[in-house]
Amino acid sequence: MSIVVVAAVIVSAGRVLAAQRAEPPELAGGWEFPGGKVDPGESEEEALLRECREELGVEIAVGARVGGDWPLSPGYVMRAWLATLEAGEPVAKEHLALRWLAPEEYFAVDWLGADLPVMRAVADLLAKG
Ligand code: 9L3
Ligand code: MG
Repeated sequence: MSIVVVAAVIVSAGRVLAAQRAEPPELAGGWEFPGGKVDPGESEEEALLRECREELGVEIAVGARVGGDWPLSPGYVMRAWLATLEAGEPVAKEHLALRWLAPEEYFAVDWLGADLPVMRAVADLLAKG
């Protein structure tokens, strides 16, 4: 059984939130969708809500799933959901920086290898409306 990492694709006014990782050194500087590992006993949705509180200081509402299991390092899979902001404005509590990407900027950041295909799927989903 793989460890599940959840990721939130937060969309607001047609922009998508990207977060720049601070660690570990081999990932630092790369951009990702906020999220992290599901804790034992926690549901995936609970983990998404917790990670967005911890990393961004916001409350989110979880929407549609984006794709299926996205490959990560061996022993891990990533699952992603669209989300909207319920309360608060995101602050980079654990990341180096945050960016709200407009459609023409979706691929302007250096996405982590795992997150780039998710961004492609999100671009397709949002283009369909
Ligand atoms: N990861 C990759 N893309 C993402 C997220 C949230 C996580 N969008 C990778 C980075 C780490 C692992 O998953 O190797 C666990 O993430 P975290 O708990 O360190 O955020
Ligand atoms: Mg994280």
